[in-house]
Amino acid sequence: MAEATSTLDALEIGSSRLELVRGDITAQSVDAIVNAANSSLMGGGGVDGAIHRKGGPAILEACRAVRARQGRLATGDAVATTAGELDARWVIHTVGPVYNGGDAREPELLASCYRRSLEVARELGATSVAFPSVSTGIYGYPVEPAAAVALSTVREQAVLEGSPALLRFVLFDQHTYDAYAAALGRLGSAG
Ligand code: AR6
Repeated sequence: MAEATSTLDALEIGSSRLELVRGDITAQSVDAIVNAANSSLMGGGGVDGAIHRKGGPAILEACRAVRARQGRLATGDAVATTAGELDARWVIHTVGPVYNGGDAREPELLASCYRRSLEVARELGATSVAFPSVSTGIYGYPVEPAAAVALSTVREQAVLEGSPALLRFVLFDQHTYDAYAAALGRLGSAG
């Protein structure tokens, strides 16, 4: 008998809610918006380009200050700046791994992006955080395994830390949304 595929668009984890929406992350009203940046922190294409365009020059200026203070941002690390004109208090820039076949610590580095972003969010006191699908665009990480890493890491953090209250993945296209919904279904049914 064929097994039914169950997808999920939200999961309650203690006092936190993990939810999936399809849309544009720059249109979100949340405390912190996570950016899929690169180590230079000087902007780029994809979600990074959209965040800088809509947030305005204050974000790049703040990124320059971070560069001057601490240099390039390592893959798997995260740092916060102002959100400029976005409807958020902070942008948390993280650098995902470039996918290179899967044996170059990509899952570990991708998990680190979400863990570090949440650590930074908690330090700031953010209660709502929006994430894009880090690494699955220009950096070429296949979306199915990336979704599993992203969601299990964020869930694990919510279980361990009990915050932030809202963890929202904002997925830009239907294929990415569907992959996350399937991965969340597997996570939910695994208990
Ligand atoms: N809202 C939500 N998701 C978006 C948006 C948006 N406005 N725009 C794109 N996406 P990518 P990466 C999705 O390429 O793979 C940049 O040049 C996109 O469809 O933005 O981590 C940086 O500077 C995909 O599902 O990030 C780096 O050099 C996901 O966001 C490099 O790209 C991630 O795609 C980082 O590449």
